[in-house]
Amino acid sequence: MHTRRLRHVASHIAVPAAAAAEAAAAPPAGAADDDAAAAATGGELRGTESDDAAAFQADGYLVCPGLLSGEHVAALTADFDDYMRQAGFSERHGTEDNFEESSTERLTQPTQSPVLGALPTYRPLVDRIAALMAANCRANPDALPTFSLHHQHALRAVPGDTGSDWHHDYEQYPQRDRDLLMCHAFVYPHGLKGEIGDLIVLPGSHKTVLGRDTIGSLFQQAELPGALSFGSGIPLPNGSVVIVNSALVHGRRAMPGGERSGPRYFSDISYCQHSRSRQLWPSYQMFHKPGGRDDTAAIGGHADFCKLHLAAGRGGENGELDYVFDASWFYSSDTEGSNGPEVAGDSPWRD
Ligand SMILES: O=C(O)CCC(=O)C(=O)O
Ligand SMILES: [Fe+2]
Repeated sequence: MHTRRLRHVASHIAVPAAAAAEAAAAPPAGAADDDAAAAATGGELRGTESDDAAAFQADGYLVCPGLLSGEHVAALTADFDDYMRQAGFSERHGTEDNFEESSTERLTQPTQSPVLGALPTYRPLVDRIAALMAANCRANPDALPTFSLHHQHALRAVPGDTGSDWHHDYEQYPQRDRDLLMCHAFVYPHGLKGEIGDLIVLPGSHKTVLGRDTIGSLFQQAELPGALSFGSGIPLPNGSVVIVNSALVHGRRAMPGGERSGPRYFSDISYCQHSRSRQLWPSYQMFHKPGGRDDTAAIGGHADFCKLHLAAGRGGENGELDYVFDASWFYSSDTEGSNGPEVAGDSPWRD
């Protein structure tokens, strides 16, 4: 069982995309060396860019072990803690501060954080996203290879975290198709070692149009046939990223332990594909200043955090990735409502 799972996962390990590597001005300086990544995954596998895309299309996820170097992880962790401190979370990573109802501390759109905020256009990551978007253009002639940032969250979970039930995050109201690709990059600076929370995924589930919480309302975080559990079942090394089709049913299963090894650091970054027919996506409402973590501290919407990314030069020296921060691909809450004309009201703030 275990071996079968490893083999299954082995076909989903990303290799640097040849086309993407050419497009990058510099080599992926932050990428961990291949030997370390191979060792961490049992030394199996290596594929091609099209293998990666085919595996992603079939099963809805792609594992990129060690995509962040040790130096990048150290800088990211320091920045994460610093930004959390600015946001008013305690040093003690616990339930003793005034955020007592949860042991998971969460930031929305840490745009102004120098290292965390740079992740959405971290070249080795965004190149892989671009390759998956390009592959979807072959499946859907309306799709374009470009895409824009939907949101970034940062979560620091501590022992006792209650996890997140099975769900998916494909933004569409009402849910009707999976024609355009929305994907999430799940970043685990300290890997997943089987403590605090496992990433659970249900391979292939992205092809079925489901309500976001349908499976979770029936099964919460239960074991499901065919599901994979990254962490306790399949450990991931430091600096790993798992890219999922946002429509893939997944969750965070609460796990015991972690008291000695520190918090579970995590950031998720999501991207929505552009299309020739200019389909708009639901926008992300809440953008917080570092000191704020609820609706009352929101200082703007989608266009505002995109502007800040651009002002920080996150689109690259020549603006080659400015399109990632083009907010015109999202409904504006000023006009038709952030979910689009079919739905009254704006997006709930949610996982
Ligand atoms: O914590 C995790 O590993 C996954 C959390 C999640 O479902 C999400 O951020 O969309
Ligand atoms: Fe999720």
